[in-house]
Amino acid sequence: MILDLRADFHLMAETQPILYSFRRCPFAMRARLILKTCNVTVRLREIELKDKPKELLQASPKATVPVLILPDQILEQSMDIILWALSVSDPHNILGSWNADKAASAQFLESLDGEFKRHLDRYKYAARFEPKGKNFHRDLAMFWIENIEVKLSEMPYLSGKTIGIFDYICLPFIRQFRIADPDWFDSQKLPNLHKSLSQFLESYLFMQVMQKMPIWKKTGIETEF
Ligand SMILES: N[C@@H](CCC(=O)N[C@@H](CS)C(=O)NCC(=O)O)C(=O)O
Repeated sequence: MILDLRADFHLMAETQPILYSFRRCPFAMRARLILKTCNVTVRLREIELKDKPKELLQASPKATVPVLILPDQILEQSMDIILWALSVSDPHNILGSWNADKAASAQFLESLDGEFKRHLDRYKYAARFEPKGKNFHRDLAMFWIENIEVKLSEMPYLSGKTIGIFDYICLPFIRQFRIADPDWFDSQKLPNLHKSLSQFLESYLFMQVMQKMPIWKKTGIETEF
């Protein structure tokens, strides 16, 4: 009996999904947030973007994170990982607000990962793009942020009455926007967003997903996440 259980345990460990992740990447962050909220356990392999493991490059030549390796498929987009995790377990009915209006959800995602991320990168990493365009892109990103502020003045969370998928997919990017110049961001008139972001950054969930992990390529250590 004990032997059988052990065999099952090894089988489970071998078939447990592998998540390639990078702690500070907002795409990886949102995938980890949802995996944690859904209690879906993975073996996390923390990577460094400047020194990616060959196993990641073999599995996913486009070489971005997050990537989730499942026994029968490889998911290379954060949203695919999120929707897969929610299809396995969705104890808080997070998918409810996503599915309520799929076209609007897709549009929100497209504007976040497209327009907003584009301006965010050109603001936060202006030196890599066009240094003179820094504030121009900051102000365009702020248009997007102001829409978020309006939504948050109408309901407690972007996902409705409780925190959910829209908050989790976008707050990691708003955090990044703030980090580019915290004093400037904190001085902007965004009372609802400031509250929502602080609550998120102080949450136990955020602390869990931001724990430092050993670099898998250097240490061989996978973390059960
Ligand atoms: N559309 C992808 C974007 C992922 C992405 O761009 N991740 C960045 C890190 S934040 C990355 O891996 N970049 C590759 C690199 O910098 O080499 C997703 O949603 O997962």
